[in-house]
Amino acid sequence: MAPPHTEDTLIQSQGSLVHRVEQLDLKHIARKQGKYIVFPETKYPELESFEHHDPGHKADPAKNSLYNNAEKIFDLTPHIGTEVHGLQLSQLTDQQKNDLALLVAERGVVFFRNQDITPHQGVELGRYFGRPHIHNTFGHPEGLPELHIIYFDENSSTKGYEHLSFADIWHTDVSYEVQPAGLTFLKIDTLPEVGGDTLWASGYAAYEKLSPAFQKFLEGLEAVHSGQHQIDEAVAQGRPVRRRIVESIHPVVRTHPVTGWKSLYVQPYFTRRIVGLSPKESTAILNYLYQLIATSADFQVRFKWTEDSVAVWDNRVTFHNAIFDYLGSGKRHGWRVTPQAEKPYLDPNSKSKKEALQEKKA
Ligand SMILES: O=C(O)CCC(=O)C(=O)O
Ligand SMILES: [Fe+2]
Repeated sequence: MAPPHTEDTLIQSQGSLVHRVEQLDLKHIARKQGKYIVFPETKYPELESFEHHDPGHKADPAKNSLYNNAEKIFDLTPHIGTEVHGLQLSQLTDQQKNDLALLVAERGVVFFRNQDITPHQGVELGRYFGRPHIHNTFGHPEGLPELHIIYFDENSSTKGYEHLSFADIWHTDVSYEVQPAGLTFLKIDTLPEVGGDTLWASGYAAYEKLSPAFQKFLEGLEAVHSGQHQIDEAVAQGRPVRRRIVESIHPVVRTHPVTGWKSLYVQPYFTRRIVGLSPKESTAILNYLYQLIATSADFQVRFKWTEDSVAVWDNRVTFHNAIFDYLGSGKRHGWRVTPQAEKPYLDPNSKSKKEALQEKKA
């Protein structure tokens, strides 16, 4: 006789998934059943502002709780990306979480392989770093709206992707919110035979590429970010829109609250225009910056996932781009938890990463 609460029971009884959240095995469901997300007709109130306390402020500058306990920690490129072996995200102490916040803020994105963390634990871990974001239109597992689900398989439509330029979909998550994402966790547990890598680029390094005169010009500016296209897409597909307000204005260059370093904060997927410039000026400048992000292999990292890897990135100081080179040829599944952080700001006394590190050395 099958024991109670097996995954098969779960698949058959989607309605009661919410009561069994601890056992929720999305990997198994995605592999066996396929797409499982729901689109409830709920209406969400406007997101309330909250004070963000970044755990990175409580970090040990040497991050010894990580370095003394991991098997190894090594950088993937000079500017961005670090891999950690021998630690489980599900088992981190609070000091390790604080040190992780600093490591990710400095390195942009940090990768962990062979992770046992469950979706439920992922939401709890995310909560330590900020309020888990709940999306206004995307589908989610029943009872877990804090999860953003990645799911593509052999039957996924390639419509709209045939002529897509991947330069156009670099983004930072939910930048249209007043308090956009900070530290963000993505576990990929199912991969096609080949393909499905993800790219990240450093906002610190993008800022450093600009001439001092252009940096100064951009630092006086703000840009409009909008998620309206996701609402339009939901309406076109007959899916519910659970919250309507999706536009915010943020500085073009922002300061990271923990590192104190300046980062470029515009990207093609959600940024729409620079406030105060003519449409032609705004387009010309944004296109230049988008091209810089998309073509600068010297401050990008491309991650080759293995099943059950987790990427932890800081959405305040990086851009990312999922490579849909496997559409129609394989299954890729995972889940993301997206804690919101502070309202972006520019501290006029803050420095570029390079300047700050040079000063520290001197
Ligand atoms: O599928 C991926 O690798 C990343 C997708 C993405 O943009 C995200 O999870 O924020
Ligand atoms: Fe994303």
